[in-house]
Amino acid sequence: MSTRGFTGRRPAADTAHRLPPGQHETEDFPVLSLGPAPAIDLANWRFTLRHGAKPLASWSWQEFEALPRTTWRGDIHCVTTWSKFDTEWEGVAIDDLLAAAGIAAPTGFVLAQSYDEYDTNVPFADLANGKAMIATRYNGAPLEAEHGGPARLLVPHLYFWKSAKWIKGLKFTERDTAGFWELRGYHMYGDPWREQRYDGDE
Ligand SMILES: Nc1nc2c(c(=O)[nH]1)N[C@H]1C(S)=C(S)[C@@H](COP(=O)(O)O)O[C@H]1N2
Ligand SMILES: [Mo]
Repeated sequence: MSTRGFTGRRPAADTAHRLPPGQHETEDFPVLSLGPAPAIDLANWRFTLRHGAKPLASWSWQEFEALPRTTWRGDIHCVTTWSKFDTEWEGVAIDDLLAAAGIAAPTGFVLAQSYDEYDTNVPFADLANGKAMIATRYNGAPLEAEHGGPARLLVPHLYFWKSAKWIKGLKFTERDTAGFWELRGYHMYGDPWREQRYDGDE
């Protein structure tokens, strides 16, 4: 569906300032996954916060759905050079998760862990103060399995590989610990505006 109205292609001047270096706009929503979407039964789904191996708090799907909801609208940027404008997400802000658990972040680093064994690291500061959520809805509908449904991490200010699909939990770690792609040459932080694609990019 187009939101363009009758003007056709958006003038470059309108979008240029929204495109990080080396990116181009796409209207599609490409799917990038290591493998097929894992089969996740909502009756067995859980989301767990851990400090190392120790569980801090855990929610069933029903419990998770009862948490305060947040919406966010904005642009996402994939390291493969596509950016998508005005995406709309709904879910639970990481701030609200910690509040519901009655805890403060025990360390400054997080490893987001997924049902397909994917993981990715994010500093806690990049998840706090409204910067990230566990998203369960996209553009007004339940998040499709290929895009990470029933729930994915959304950290839109970092390259999209940081937004772990099929998320099962956040693990607080003592140190910044490389995840799947970071172990294979991707940047530890991944700021699109500083074009931090690969290990060694400043
Ligand atoms: N669990 C999991 N999360 C993942 C991935 C994956 O393979 N497994 N791929 C990552 C990569 S490399 C990208 S670019 C985005 C793609 O999200 P999309 O398929 O919704 O566009 O998801 C990220 N999150
Ligand atoms: Mo990616």
